[in-house]
Amino acid sequence: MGRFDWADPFGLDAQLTDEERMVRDAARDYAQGELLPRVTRAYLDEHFDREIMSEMGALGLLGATIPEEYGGAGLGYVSYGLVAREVERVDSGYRSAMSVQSSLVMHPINAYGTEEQKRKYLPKLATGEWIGCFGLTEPDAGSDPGGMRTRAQKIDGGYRLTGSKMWITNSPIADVFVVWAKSEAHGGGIKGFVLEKGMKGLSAPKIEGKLSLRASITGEIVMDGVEVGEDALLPEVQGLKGPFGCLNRARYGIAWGSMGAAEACFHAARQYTLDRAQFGKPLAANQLVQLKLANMETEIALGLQAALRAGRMFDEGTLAPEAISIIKRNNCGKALDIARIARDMHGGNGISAEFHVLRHAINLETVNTYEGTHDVHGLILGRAITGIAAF
Ligand code: TGC
Ligand code: FAD
Repeated sequence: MGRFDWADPFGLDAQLTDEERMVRDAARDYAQGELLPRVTRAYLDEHFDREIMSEMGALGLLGATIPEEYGGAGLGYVSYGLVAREVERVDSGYRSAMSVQSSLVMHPINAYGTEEQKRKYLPKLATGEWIGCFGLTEPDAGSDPGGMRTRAQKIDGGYRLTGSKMWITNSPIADVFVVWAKSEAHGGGIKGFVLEKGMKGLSAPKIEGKLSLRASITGEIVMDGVEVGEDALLPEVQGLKGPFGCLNRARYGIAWGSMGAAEACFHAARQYTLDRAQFGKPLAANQLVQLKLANMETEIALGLQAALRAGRMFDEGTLAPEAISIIKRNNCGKALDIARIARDMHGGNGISAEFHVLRHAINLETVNTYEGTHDVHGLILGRAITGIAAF
């Protein structure tokens, strides 16, 4: 029989390749060394440090799966997931910035763009010189993006875009905007467009006063008759499968990332209850406390193992979107439960920014909602199981 490792019960580490371990270690060193020391201040001040994108770019953490010829790292999806896990171990907001850039901006340009668009945008997005954002959600179209109102009207030599997007990660500091609109020249079908900062009629006001994901910057995208050339259109996809193809990748990364946040909370709760004594013994000596730790460890071990399996299937090309719904939904929901319980186990200290657990819990409220809410992923699975769409 093997020896039990409480922090890695199923030997996840041993299932990785040398390259994956190297990527994981580089991301962990950066996240623990450079992100952790500044996250509390950033969260309290509701501030996203733009430099973080350049730092991530320099380490090859942006566009990890994009081919090297366009500035990406050409890595597999397990490596991408491992990076998300390490970054979100520090803060879900930092992972958000990374996953939007990689999965929601670089991926669609790489998958649906022209050669010129790839050469123009991808290398600068990979280094973090340019920041991207992804506009799908609207004030009146969240879970149902097919109800979007943003329109692209055909004009001579291009399109005029009118509409607004809501809750858009990175938009106030973005240089590049991938937005989805119903295009009259394409029979009203949904098409993707790449917009650039400074275009006439384009603005991206910041959404102030978020109580969650405060170290990430979020805004609107307002398009007041923005005129673009034909070269702004992403020609290779039409319909909701365009944005959903990007969401598959981001949702998969979130399944890993949320487990990183959960691990941070589990490890903190373990150490705290070992160190703190009440009633003459460590808190960790109580059955109630041990049960909570055992539940945390179990959910994390299963969640990570499922994410790893999904990553291998992604690389093989056999992963179905519905399987991503299973891990996005389960891992976010479980991570949120774990973070809330870890907060409770820290007693009064649990509400202090210094102990990190409540910040993770509040962040995970967003992570459980964006990229398809917990219940919407339940409905996607319900449809797959029964053949009946219940939206
Ligand atoms: P439905 O009829 O199901 O599908 C329409 C078309 O899309 C195709 N499709 C997919 N293709 C690839 N991957 C997927 N996962 C796909 N899901 C659907 C489908 O085959 C169909 O293609 P075609 O060729 O027949 O037209 O569409 P519906 O309108 O009934 O969709 C319902 C539902 C619930 C599945 C969908 O609307 C949904 O997933 N809603 C959730 C919305 C969402 O996730 N929004 C995320 C916004 S971005 C964001 O949150 C970023 S946060 C980033 C961060 O900071 O980290
Ligand atoms: P709604 O769709 O109005 O849902 C409200 C509630 O109703 C939820 O509980 C939902 O589960 C439930 N519900 C909805 N439909 C049904 C149904 N048929 N049956 C039962 N229950 C239902 N979007 C982007 O495009 N780009 C981004 O970069 C981005 N970043 C974000 C960053 C943050 C911080 C946040 C909070 C959101 C971000 N989003 C982004 C938007 C996010 O994807 C949406 O908030 C999410 O998809 C839910 O949409 P909604 O907020 O309109 O909620």
